[in-house]
Amino acid sequence: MTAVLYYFDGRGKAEIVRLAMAAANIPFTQEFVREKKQFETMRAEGKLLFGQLPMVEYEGHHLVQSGSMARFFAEQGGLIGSNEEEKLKIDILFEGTRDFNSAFMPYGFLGFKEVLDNAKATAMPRYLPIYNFILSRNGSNGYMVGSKLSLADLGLLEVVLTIEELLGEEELN
Ligand SMILES: N[C@@H](CCC(=O)N[C@@H](CS)C(=O)NCC(=O)O)C(=O)O
Repeated sequence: MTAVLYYFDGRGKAEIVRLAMAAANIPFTQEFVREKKQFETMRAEGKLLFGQLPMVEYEGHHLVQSGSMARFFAEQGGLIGSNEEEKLKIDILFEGTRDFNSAFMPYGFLGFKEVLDNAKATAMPRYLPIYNFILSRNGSNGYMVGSKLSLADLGLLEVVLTIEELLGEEELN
């Protein structure tokens, strides 16, 4: 059955869920919630456990919490490691990407330039060398753990694409 992702028309909290579903080959469509009324209706219908988006309709359930959904779909696709050690490493590295990614999130509250300046001054110098090190230590296959794609790689991909789009590819060199 095709999953349906409900979210605003942007990366936000939904992008990691989109990436996990795509990488796990789970077919999904998207409903962009563009009007407050639509959001309020979903809340009133009790479809949003915490009154928040993203939400994914999947096999009769209304799933929420982006991290939980990303893990769930990644597990369906065999993207969370093949033994306990790999699972722990992938989860730690994934959580790191969430902290890194959060540096680019609050552009609704702070000014766009302020958020990007902060990210450039603090999050990027902290996280980029670490992830470069993790990737090079694992060899030349381009994955962070083992020899296949994992949720940790998807988490980093999200941040890298954001940096590329907002700041330019040269910031990654
Ligand atoms: N922990 C939740 C947070 C979701 C969240 O903060 N959603 C925001 C949009 S990005 C929202 O629905 N805000 C409305 C509200 O909290 O009233 C997740 O990761 O899914």
